[in-house]
Amino acid sequence: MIWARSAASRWASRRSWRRERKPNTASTATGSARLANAQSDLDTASKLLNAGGQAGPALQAAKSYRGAAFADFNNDGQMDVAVAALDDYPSLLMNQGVKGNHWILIRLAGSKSNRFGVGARITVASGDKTQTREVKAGGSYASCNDPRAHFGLGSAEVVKEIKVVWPSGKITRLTDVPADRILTIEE
Ligand SMILES: [Ca+2]
Repeated sequence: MIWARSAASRWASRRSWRRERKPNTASTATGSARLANAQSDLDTASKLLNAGGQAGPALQAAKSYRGAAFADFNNDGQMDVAVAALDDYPSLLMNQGVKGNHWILIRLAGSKSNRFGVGARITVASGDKTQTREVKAGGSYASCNDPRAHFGLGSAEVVKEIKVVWPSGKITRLTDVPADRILTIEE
């Protein structure tokens, strides 16, 4: 009978744990309401556009998400995202957005510096814009983003200059690089 009591206790404990999860959902709903209010304020100021309604069914379900990894999973030049929700399978959200804009995805291959070029600073000049990105090893909670650096180029078909400042101090420059490709730059 001791075992039975123990099993019942464990069962009751699990039940208790499950019950404690429900307020978490309510908390998420409250958080969603706060976000909606904040979104409304931002909409009023015309700073952001809430496009959730056009983003597909995956973004219509309210879930408690933890972690997000941004990467171009299918190498089509559009960044995608993998997200993990509590008590659920991970989801891979493929970017099927506007086509026609140009891009470049830069993969660093370090030799004196570390292998992925973590810590390197990449500057891309195209059209009348200059963009800078640092290669990082981390990202969101319990997640790691694509170590390759993605740059959106808009209507520019050629990158005027790519400059890489490696952690070792070495500087690499490339000029007149065609867009819409995955480019590997070695140290
Ligand atoms: Ca993609």
